[in-house]
Amino acid sequence: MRTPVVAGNWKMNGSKASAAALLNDLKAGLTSSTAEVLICAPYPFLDQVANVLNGSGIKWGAQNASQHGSGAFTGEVSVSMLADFGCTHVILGHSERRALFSETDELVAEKFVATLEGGLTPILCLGESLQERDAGKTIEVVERQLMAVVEKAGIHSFSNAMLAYEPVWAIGTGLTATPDQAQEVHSVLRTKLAQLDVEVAGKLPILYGGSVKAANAAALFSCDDIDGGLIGGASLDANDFIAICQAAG
Ligand code: G2H
Repeated sequence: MRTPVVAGNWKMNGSKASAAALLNDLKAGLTSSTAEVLICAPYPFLDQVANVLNGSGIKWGAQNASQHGSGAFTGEVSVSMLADFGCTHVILGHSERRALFSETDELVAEKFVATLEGGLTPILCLGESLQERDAGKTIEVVERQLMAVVEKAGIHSFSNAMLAYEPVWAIGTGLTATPDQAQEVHSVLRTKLAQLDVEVAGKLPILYGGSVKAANAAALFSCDDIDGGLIGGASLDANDFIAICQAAG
């Protein structure tokens, strides 16, 4: 009942030339997947992404956005600028933003609200570190990250949003959560939201991210509460990314 979603997160990779080659390969190869596919590219490539993907059925978005609308915020990019470039989605609260750029739960919640107000769909990332998992705090951490946004934005805002569960210990490490480990957390997140609104929770896409590859995608996506993936490293290779999209639907 939920359409599967596969989002590529290119992170800070690529050049105009490599982006052109990858985008053209994706456009040519992604004709049979029934999943909703989107590419979250670095800001400087968004115009190029828009030009190549326009009309292809593949959507595009960004990896971060400012919580501010406009003004003296050197180096920042607003949601309205992203909308101007045809973006439909924004990744927010990725663990790299939280850990390397000091983004707090509160800041992520502000960005979530700004993204919705700007008419784009936030992809809210949640996930625990290895230390937190080993301490038995996985659920406590992801529920805290989730509820900070629910309290700021309201449960109904999640009818135009997505979650991405990304255990930090599985990101770019080659370690992947097992389907059972991921499903357990996805189920907890959906149940938590269902306590507030069953319909919103039931329709919410919850993606898994963290070393998803062509070889492990189908097993992850077959779980009841895993509605697709947020793909980092493997989204930089057209064949791998297409195979992951096909595993989703
Ligand atoms: C997690 C993921 C994409 P990777 O960061 O968001 O990256 O697939 O490289 O682990």
